[in-house]
Amino acid sequence: MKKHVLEALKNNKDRFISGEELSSRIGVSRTAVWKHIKHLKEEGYEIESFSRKGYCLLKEPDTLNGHALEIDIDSKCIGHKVYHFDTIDSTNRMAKKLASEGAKEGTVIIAEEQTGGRGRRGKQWISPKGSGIWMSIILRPDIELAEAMKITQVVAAAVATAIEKVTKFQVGIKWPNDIIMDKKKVCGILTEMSAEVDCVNFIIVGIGINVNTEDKDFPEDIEKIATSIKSCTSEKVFRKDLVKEILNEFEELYVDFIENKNIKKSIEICKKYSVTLGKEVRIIKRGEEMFAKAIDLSEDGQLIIENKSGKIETVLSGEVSVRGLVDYV
Ligand code: BTX
Repeated sequence: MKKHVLEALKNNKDRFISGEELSSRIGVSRTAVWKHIKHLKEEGYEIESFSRKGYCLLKEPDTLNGHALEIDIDSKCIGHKVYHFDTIDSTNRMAKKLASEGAKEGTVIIAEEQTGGRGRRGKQWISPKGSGIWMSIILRPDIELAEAMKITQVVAAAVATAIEKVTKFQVGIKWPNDIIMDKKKVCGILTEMSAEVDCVNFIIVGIGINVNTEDKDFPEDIEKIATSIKSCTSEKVFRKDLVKEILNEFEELYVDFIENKNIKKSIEICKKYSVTLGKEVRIIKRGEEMFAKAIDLSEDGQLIIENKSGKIETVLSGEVSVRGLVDYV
């Protein structure tokens, strides 16, 4: 019901809407309307109220409130259902739990803070309260296992495009799963899945973005390699706008990938934004270190490298760690 009250207020932002109108529209008592308005105010919504005129929404808080996101998201499937947590250990862990219990494709899990945010291979992902986007998306594509890992490239393409659209600041993609701004990591992507030998049960796409995070929020060792959108642009970003843009961009590229079996557009975007191509990279493959030049991305998003003896090889995401020789990227 609170969602319906909020929806009515958002749809009538330029006028007062009376308690009576709200109660008849939504089908609850005026006391119930008043209680929902009180809760919304407690959540940070600025709502003006006058006894004769009713209620008028003046300003929304920068929270990632699930109801507000569901109302605002225009994508058809991705984000149709949003679970919002004030604090959680890991949105990927929760997404896996919900997916095993039957949550539908497109369900989004988002949190203000993660106490056990995870990166690849058990690494930690710092996720301070209220400053970033820590979210996971449940996907149930009908694809083969080999295809599933390509999703990371689709996500990277969507997130890079969305960040650049919203901030107008140049972004880069460090293959395969980092988004870079000003030569530092602003976003990481973690793709996990549950699969049988020949089919995928579900995929969880985890996206962590430092949006309004301050340098002091990062531990010292991470501060050297991490940045936030606000640190780069000097402007605070309304996180909900960015979430909306990411989900829209992702839905378009994902549908193309799954329904049209076409990952071309995503790979073109990944190439356009790539900060890896043309660089000398250090690759750690099954514990062994090698140096090579990153020369291209294959049609399905694998990194093509030329090793020191001139041999051309492709490397799969997931089996390697890539580090530039200069700087972090
Ligand atoms: P990754 O393994 O590529 O990167 C992890 C590494 O990045 C860490 O070892 C650390 O050096 C650095 N790091 C940690 N926190 C941050 C940060 N906030 N900003 C920049 N660098 C950092 C990348 O893994 C994938 C991260 C996915 C995070 C999302 S958040 C929502 C979802 N839930 C969850 O538990 N993980 C994903």
